[in-house]
Amino acid sequence: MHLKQEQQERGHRPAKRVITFGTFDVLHVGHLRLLERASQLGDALIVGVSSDALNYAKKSRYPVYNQNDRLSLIRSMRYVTDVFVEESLELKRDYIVQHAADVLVMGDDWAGKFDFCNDLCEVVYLGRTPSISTTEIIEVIRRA
Ligand code: C2G
Repeated sequence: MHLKQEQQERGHRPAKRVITFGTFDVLHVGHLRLLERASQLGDALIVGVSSDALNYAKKSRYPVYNQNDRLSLIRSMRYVTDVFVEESLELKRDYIVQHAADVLVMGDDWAGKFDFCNDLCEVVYLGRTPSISTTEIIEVIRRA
């Protein structure tokens, strides 16, 4: 008998696994709140941190913090169970399967973009924290 089935038959609810993705460059409170709320949707939160190469491909610039530092920062947060490197946007479905995710969470700047995964898991978009972004922080520092 599978563990999940056995747990269900014994009245145990299987651990609900939540997955989310992001660059999390120049970590700020918007990132923190997203991860806190995502963690509240399940028992374990797995975070795919976009690689430096993926960022370059998406935005034509490298993040301010390199991927090892971004992974270390996210791994250290108490809401986060585990982290991995997100190498490609095209691999969402593979990552969901590999990490046995029950819920995919993204900020609502991505609303609708990941609905193609809703046969694999629940897809939830959370509202972004207003008035803060990595781009704005970089601008403020530039002007200082
Ligand atoms: N976020 C938020 N509030 C903000 C800023 C960001 O809730 N003020 C959320 C975003 O919606 C996202 C997460 O924090 O869910 C990480 O944000 P980014 O680092 O900007 O992520 P992004 O570069 O969009 O990468 O596969 C998807 C990509 O890897 C997402």
